[in-house]
Amino acid sequence: MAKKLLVVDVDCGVDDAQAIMMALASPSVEILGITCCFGNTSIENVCRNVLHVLKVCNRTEIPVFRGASDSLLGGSDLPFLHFGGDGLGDVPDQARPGLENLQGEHAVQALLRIISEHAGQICLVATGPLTNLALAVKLDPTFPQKLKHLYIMGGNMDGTGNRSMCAEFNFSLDPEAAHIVLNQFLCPTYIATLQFTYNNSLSMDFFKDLVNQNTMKARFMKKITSQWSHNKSDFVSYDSYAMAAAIDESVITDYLACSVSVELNGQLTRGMLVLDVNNRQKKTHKAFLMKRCDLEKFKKLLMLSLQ
Ligand SMILES: [Ca+2]
Repeated sequence: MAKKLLVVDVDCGVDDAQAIMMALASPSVEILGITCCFGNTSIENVCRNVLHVLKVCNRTEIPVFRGASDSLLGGSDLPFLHFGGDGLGDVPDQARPGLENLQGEHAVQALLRIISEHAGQICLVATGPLTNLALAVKLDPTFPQKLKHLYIMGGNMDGTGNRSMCAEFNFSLDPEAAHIVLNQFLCPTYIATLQFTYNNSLSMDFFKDLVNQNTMKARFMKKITSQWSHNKSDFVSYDSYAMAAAIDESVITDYLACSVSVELNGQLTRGMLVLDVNNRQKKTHKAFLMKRCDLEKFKKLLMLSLQ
């Protein structure tokens, strides 16, 4: 069977690394390129982290592109140390590569080119702020219609955020970009929201089994999660849900089809995902919000990712 073609847009923290490794390990998908966006850490660190993950997995032939270093409006307040200052746990590592293998082409140009070369065939998986995607549709309004599917980790379903009171991290770092993408990408769009990931979290016992596998990849993952895994009561690999859905659509067993948008002006709610359940805005396009996950299949993909 022909492999599914993926392009991945990341702000590579630990969970983006987990998602990338999941795709690299899957025999049913092929990654054509990885585009980088600021987010969990600076754009330089994001690029280095992606190159580091590819090095650990012996997949340095996959091209990596540098993208947006800030939100559309600028001035995004970066320090968010969930995965450490460098995004991968602040672990000193001699093997961490420089930026020599980074492509010269800008991430947004690369997105436009790769998707045009494979129009109608590519699933785009976006696991960071949506700045690169928003820039892409501004440069080429036909970009979304050339995508097969779009998978996003971002937003929230019940108005409870993590970076702010009402906004999830990726959307809150660039609300305008999230607004543009949710309103202008009319391709089939699947969203793993913050609450969906919380509702489908895994146990720390599973996490220990995952990182204690006797492989180079598992040792790498154990190292970059060594600080993070202290005092955690459960394991939420946020970005891996969007990736798992792209790899194997049967991992997600139930969706809510709903018109969505993003609040831009609320004093308390800026960056919040808005669910127009009763379609008051009369939009014809509905996004699919993930509701249920086949956890056994998801766990298998995670275990395989480090083998
Ligand atoms: Ca991410």
